[in-house]
Amino acid sequence: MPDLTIHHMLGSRSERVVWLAEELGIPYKVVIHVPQTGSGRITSTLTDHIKDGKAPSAFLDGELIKESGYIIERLVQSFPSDNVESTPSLDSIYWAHFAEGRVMPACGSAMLNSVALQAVTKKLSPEEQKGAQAYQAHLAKLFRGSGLQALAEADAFLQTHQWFSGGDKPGIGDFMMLFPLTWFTKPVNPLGATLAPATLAWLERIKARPGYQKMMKRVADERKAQVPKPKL
Ligand SMILES: N[C@@H](CCC(=O)N[C@@H](CS)C(=O)NCC(=O)O)C(=O)O
Repeated sequence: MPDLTIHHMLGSRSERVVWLAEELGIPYKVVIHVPQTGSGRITSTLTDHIKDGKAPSAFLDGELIKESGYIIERLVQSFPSDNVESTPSLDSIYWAHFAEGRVMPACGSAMLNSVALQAVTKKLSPEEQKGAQAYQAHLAKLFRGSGLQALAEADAFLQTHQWFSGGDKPGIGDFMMLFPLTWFTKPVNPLGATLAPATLAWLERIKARPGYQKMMKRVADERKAQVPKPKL
């Protein structure tokens, strides 16, 4: 059995890896980090453990492994399970790259664009604030355009396929697409967009899976145990 420790920043890409570990049925430890955005970028206590502080980061039998796509491929290959496609299909490879190469750039940039504006606004004169807001709105429009295009392509695929693997079980593309697509079901989402029916049905299929439910419970329990409550 592996000695796996996953560093999970709440509400981040590392959710992909915790979900996969549950689907593969492998034992793992999880260290919870809470994101902070006050500085205008996203930081967390992860830098206490790993220099660049990126989530996900994991230790597999003592080896530091990073990049969600790499971690997911490594775990899928090393710990085959009937629940998950073990040898990625061409569809799986395409959608795994699409998640990080098309969906995340639009969503992540849109989110950082608003976080950055909030962080600098207080330091600017009213005139400068107007300029910053106009610039931010311009960028938001560009990110929204490319994000909506990506969401439409993903939905078109899901209209004729159950999973991004193209097969009858989730593959690396599904694990990679989960994080950006769940974002759109939250009250504040980066592009202010709603998901189309086939994508919503895919999310429902994931939420119904015991592996996904175990991931949600494990993260909630670990958060309760590891994150101190704010003093009132
Ligand atoms: N391509 C990397 C991106 C990792 C990444 O940037 N993660 C974000 C959280 S979703 C993060 O750690 N942000 C904090 C930072 O950039 O310092 C991956 O897929 O693992």
